[in-house]
Amino acid sequence: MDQSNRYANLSLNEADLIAGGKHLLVAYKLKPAPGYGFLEVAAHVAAESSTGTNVEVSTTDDFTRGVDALVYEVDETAFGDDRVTGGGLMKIAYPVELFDINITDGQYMISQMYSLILGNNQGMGDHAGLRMLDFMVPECMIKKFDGPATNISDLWKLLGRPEVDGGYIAGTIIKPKLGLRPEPFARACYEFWLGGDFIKNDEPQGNQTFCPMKTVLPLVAETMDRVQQETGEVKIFSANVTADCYKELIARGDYILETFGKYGNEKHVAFLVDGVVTGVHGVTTCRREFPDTFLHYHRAGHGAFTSYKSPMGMDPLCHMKFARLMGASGIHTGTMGYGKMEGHGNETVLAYMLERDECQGNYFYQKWYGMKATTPIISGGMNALRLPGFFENLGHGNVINTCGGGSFGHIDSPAAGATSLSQAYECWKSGQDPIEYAKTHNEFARAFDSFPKDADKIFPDWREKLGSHK
Ligand code: CAP
Ligand code: MG
Repeated sequence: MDQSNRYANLSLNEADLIAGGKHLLVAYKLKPAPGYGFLEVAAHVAAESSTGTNVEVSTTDDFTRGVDALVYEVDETAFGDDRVTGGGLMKIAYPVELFDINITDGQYMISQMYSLILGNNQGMGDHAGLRMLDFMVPECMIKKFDGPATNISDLWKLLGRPEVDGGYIAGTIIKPKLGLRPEPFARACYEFWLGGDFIKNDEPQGNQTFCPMKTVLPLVAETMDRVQQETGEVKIFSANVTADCYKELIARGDYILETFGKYGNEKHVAFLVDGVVTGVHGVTTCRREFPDTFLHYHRAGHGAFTSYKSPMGMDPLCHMKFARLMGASGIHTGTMGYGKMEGHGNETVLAYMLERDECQGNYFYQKWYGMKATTPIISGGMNALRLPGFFENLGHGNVINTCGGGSFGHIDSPAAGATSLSQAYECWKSGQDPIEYAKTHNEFARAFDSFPKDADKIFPDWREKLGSHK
């Protein structure tokens, strides 16, 4: 049934909708299934995502029609006809009245918003692809989301740095991903912390039988205290609180704070939440139960709905916006083509959208109206050699970077690996040629020997210019 007479109004003007401040706007890439018209399917998406279904129902009244989501812009040939990347552009205006408000505190919720703008419409049979490319949240809604309680500024303060432009935080992930028992785990922490700032659990590390949380974390807490005394530097540990049930998540958080609190280091802890698998509920439980603790949103699983290989799901930018609204202090933002995961150099917008108070997204200019920034966390196949190019592309280094292989794969030691990361940042900041810089910075130089394939690819003439450092 073609519902475009009800769920489309192409005379609506986007500037007026934005100025009116009463609509959440969404841009989609739509590929109708064979035999269906573009506007017909677009209108069906709007119906399924607001007040309708696939047929007229007798209970609809004038008020209902007044809160219909409306297709207001279409461009059927916008993306060409490639099976995966092809399709047309269509935009839908969702009246803010459609969105669910908590009975407890009057805040909007991501859960229902997500299930509306990217819920049933993902499963419709009359399209061959529907992907959310961007959305614009009006001020009246922005003001009623939690947003972050803490971010990198709190970590810079902890590290004794300026709270603005405090610079690069050198981090790692304890590797191997799984399999270390408590003593070797704590030793790995010690060896990295001799040179680095920030350690995280790998996303699946929690309470395995070979490394019980209540055995390993006391060792990590003691190690943190010891290495802080040895180095005179503050160290940070992002501990995994991911859990199916909020009670377990809270119990883990309480235990972690208690354990590090024994040394007065409860502030030196972040909480890692695998936010895709726990969903909004896990992130929000952590955000609200532990507002003073940096909320580290790991996005394991996001590729299922953000991958550029898919005609479905959402652009990674939308995921970043959801995370900031939820209140992530930091989220894995990808490596923009410089690491091992899918991505490209123009993904800088993923970081800018998180950290700025206003930012032009893929289709909409988003104002955040003072909502705290979420910190880009840069991770995935990175090492000292890949960092200078990354910083140059992003334009700054005000990020948390976690290099697992890039630290524990350094041929000298994890500490040397850690130092090489900070040296890479200093090298970029100084504007020096990395090979020239390496001649006077041994740990950075030894990164060339540690990751020769990267060195050959990024600095083809390094061997004759730098030679091998011992
Ligand atoms: C990186 C990592 C992170 C990825 C997640 C891993 O390890 O710990 O989970 O960065 O990807 O398990 O692969 P390496 P993203 O440093 O050894 O690659 O940050 O893109 O969400
Ligand atoms: Mg990992």
